[in-house]
Amino acid sequence: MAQKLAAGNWKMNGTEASLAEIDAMLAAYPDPGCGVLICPPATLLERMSRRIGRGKIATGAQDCHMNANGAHTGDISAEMIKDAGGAYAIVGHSERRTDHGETNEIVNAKAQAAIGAGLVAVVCLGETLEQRDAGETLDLVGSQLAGSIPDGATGENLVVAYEPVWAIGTGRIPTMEQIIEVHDFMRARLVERFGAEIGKSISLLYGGSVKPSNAAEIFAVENVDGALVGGASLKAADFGAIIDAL
Ligand code: G2H
Repeated sequence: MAQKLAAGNWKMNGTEASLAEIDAMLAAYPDPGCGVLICPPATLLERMSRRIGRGKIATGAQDCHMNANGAHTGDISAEMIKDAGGAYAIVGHSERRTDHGETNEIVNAKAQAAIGAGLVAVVCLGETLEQRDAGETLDLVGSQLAGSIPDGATGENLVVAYEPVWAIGTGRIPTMEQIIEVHDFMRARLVERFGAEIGKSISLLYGGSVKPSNAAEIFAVENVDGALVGGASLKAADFGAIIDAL
């Protein structure tokens, strides 16, 4: 049985003042009934992790390098994320695939590095509008799943987030039928590759314009185990309403 998870991706947002939102979250959700994860920018990861302490809310990074250390200016490694108190690393977000040319092979290596360091890798994938209109969604999702997820993945070290690129930050979400189709497909492919026990234990998140007003409908889908939330994770009240819906 996959863990229910509400994950916040702050993207390139947040400074010291934003930590007040964490205080509000901790006060409102000392013991949330599902997994809760917040991935702030790297500059806030250690501060946020300390602020949260050993509570029930986890922190993570929005990316990690595939190598443990070395001459990689501007990058951070999985070990560094762990050292800063993070327990998760998002890898392969479409903004990184687009802005930084990250291929499935690179995402796979990053996920391996995260898992090797003891983190949970949150592997993101999803089609562009052109790919959806061309009827290529399942082919694309299938090849991203096969290429980006390393061998040895389990429900303890891997989360998969389906984020249709055209739904990210646009306010548009797919129809429930479209979400059902892709999530059922991903579950079937994971079961095929890793076996029923592991395949069914991997949390499948939906991401892309999730907000309090649409969360409950999305969470009612059988193979949706939670959400990866961008804009609506920045405010404790909005993210809290999404946690409540899960
Ligand atoms: C998709 C999502 C978070 P938003 O990128 O990963 O962002 O909820 O703002 O669409």
